[in-house]
Amino acid sequence: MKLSALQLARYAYQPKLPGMLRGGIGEICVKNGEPTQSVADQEKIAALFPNTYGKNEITFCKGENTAPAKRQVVGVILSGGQAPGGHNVICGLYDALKATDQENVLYGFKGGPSGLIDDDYIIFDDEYINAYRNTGGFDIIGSGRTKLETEEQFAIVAENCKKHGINALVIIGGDDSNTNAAVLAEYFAANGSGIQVIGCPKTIDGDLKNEDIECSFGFDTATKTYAEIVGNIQRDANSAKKYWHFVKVMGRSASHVALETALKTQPNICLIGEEVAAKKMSLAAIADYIADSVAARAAKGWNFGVAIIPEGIVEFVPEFSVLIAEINELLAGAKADAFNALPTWEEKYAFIEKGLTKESMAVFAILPQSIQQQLFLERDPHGNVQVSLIESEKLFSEMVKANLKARKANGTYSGKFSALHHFLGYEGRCAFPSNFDADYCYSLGYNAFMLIQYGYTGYLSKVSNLSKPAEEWVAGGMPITKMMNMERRHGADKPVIRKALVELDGAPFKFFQAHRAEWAVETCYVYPGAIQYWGPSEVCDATTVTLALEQNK
Ligand code: FBP
Repeated sequence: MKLSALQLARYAYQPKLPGMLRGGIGEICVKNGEPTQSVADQEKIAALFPNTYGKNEITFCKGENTAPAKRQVVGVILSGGQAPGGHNVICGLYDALKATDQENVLYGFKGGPSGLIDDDYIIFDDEYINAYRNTGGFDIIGSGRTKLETEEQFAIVAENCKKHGINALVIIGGDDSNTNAAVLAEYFAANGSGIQVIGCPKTIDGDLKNEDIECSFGFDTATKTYAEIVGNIQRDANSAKKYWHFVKVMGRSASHVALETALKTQPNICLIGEEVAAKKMSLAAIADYIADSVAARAAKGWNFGVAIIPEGIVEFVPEFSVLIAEINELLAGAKADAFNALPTWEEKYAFIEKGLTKESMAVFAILPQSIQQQLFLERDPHGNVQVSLIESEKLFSEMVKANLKARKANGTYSGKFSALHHFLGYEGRCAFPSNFDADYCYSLGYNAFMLIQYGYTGYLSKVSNLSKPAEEWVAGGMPITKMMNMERRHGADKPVIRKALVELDGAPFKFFQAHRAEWAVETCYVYPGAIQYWGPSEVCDATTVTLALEQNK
């Protein structure tokens, strides 16, 4: 395989660990914190997790390592969408495991959770690991979205672990995967299998965070990548002065990615799904809001601009989310096969017309045909519409165009509107991790091994104080059950990690809110440029604006 000069140079990068994890495994001890309670529904969660609920938060500190000497055989999986830094979690885990005892073994199960069921694995060695240090991607062992949630699956996993002598599993995933990690930990504990489970918080979406987990890994690099591209597009827009760019950015549900990208680049418009839902904004109201900016800028002779659209927005627009819920119902179970078997769009349209309520049909009817068809594409394994496949950037630009046409007719607008579309998602998920993500991920993996060594299970690897230099980061562990509440999922109440949406009274949104009126009309673009790996610390080590604002730095 031919390697780029950057890849070769990144191999030599030594990720920074929190100060308390430096200086050798023999000098890491545990400080016990307070017992924990789930964020809500304490009684129900306690009853569902009798063996793993209520455990103490723990922090590592400098001191004599008192963990019992034991050969460790650990398995690891990557779960869900790619996020920059995943390889470094595995590298950190491997290095801590080998630094403790060269006889320790790390299994990597391939293709995500299904690898644990199919017993499809590799055993890591130095040569294999070294080829992935500080690189983007999940290709080291692959990932997948198979859900690990039934007792039958757990029994197979236990059997496969027993076969290899595996005493601990590390699950690198988002909120759903770590919810499943907690359930698996409870199952293993209840069945006396002796297998520990530790989670690591991953997702570019940034929605696995709470008072304990300051951010999920990958969010930093992905948003830096999107901000670089948005900045470049803004500079092009400001140079050519003839296009409005509609840029959809990933984020399946929450709008953290859109907000962070906007905070870094100061575009004319950035929609925030959570605000749209709170204000119950209709599609027409959103189009009107964007058109106001287009018209105000046109009045200054600026027929160009940039609008950021979060991919999850469609489910936050009230009439649209009702429409999606009705479509999900319409396609439930075998009905999807009947629908897919219809040979023409006309026949499918008639089927839809019969199945939707009058109100939802009215919404459906005004959508461009391409969007109508995208709403009927295959669901993800959780039964959700795949929002990344809906071209909401085109939906909104079409609606703005219609709105401007009406303004032209009544003489309130006389500009030109020419729209271009972009979707930034996959471009950012496998970028070379920024120094922050390289350091954070390596620390999460290293720390996960410390949790294993000290015998913890059902914990999430926790590294905090992240807006400070790595030396001052704090490493420890938090019981996953602490982050859980009961939610209605597929018609049943389930214990799940609470997903973090953008908080409208939080500092990042408030900062955006205070400035967006000016950004909408003026040209205040910021051009962040590409991620830098070497140079002054403020250029190459700083993390997100979101975290800086949240931590008031
Ligand atoms: P995770 O929550 O698994 O990290 O994935 C998030 C995400 O990147 C979303 O932003 C996006 O909607 C989705 O994955 C795309 O999924 P897929 O990779 O299956 O196309």
